[in-house]
Amino acid sequence: MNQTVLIIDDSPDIHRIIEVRGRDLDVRFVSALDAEEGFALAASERPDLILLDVDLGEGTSGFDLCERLKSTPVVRDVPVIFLTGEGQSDSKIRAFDIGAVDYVVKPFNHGELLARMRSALRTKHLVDMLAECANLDGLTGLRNRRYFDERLAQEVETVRRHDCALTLIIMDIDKFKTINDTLGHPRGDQVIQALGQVIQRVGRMTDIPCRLGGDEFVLMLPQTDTPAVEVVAERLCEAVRSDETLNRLVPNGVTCSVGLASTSMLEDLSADALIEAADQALYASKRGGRDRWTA
Ligand code: GH3
Repeated sequence: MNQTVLIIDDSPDIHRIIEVRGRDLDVRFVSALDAEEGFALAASERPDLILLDVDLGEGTSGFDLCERLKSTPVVRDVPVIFLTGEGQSDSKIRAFDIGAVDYVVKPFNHGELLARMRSALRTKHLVDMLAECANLDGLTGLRNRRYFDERLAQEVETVRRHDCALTLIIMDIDKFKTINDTLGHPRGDQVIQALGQVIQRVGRMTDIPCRLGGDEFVLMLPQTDTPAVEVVAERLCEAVRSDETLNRLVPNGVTCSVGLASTSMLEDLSADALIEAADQALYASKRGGRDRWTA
């Protein structure tokens, strides 16, 4: 049971009927009786499907809630099926135009509603899988630049709201062109793959390793400030130097240069400023003779 369905309807009977009839769907149901509770649960639970009543009572409209959901980044891709007593075409057209995937008129046939829910959940699963693939780097299996940019924007927003810290460790292989030129491009690819393993091993579960492109990697460390990270940077340089796979692939050994930057060091907080600061630190490591880290 790894998919979640949020039912937003002011009638407890509707919740009960759907939950009982939907037992075979093997999903987790979450219930809200009004728009505010529904919006809050959508944001916190990130469901895979929302069943939304049009008339939520006390003059509240499911259409307004749907528009609010569709303009909120964290929930805008959750499919919405309207459940409503209003069967007029105008209502149906409005529902689809504001982003609903389906529209079911009450009283509904239970089997048909479940079939529509299964269809929407299948599509959501496929969309999730495609989104996951689009975020992965093909060579290393780490997250890619696209994911990094999106996640960094989110994490910087979290720092802004909760006044916490975020640190980037950017890493670039030293003299990688020489490795390619002397040992061949396929061996260079193997070195990049092995580096991906090393950076994954060095980080904690909550850290986010990504390949930015070429021989450049980044480890994003949420809720972490620079002094605490210096030990990670040192561990990373040492792990690259002593990695058995890397030493087998490149007889002369592999080293990397590392740059650290934390949001606490910035005067103007932004994703671009944080990357720029980490890049400057990385170039300082290169200028300083490579195989070292700079904060
Ligand atoms: P420095 O120590 O100053 O960083 O020197 P460098 O030789 O590592 O310089 P640079 O980082 O500019 O070189 C990166 C090289 O990485 C150049 C490019 O051809 C190679 N490269 C980029 N992507 C790939 C890849 O996917 N596989 C392989 N094998 N090589 C790649």
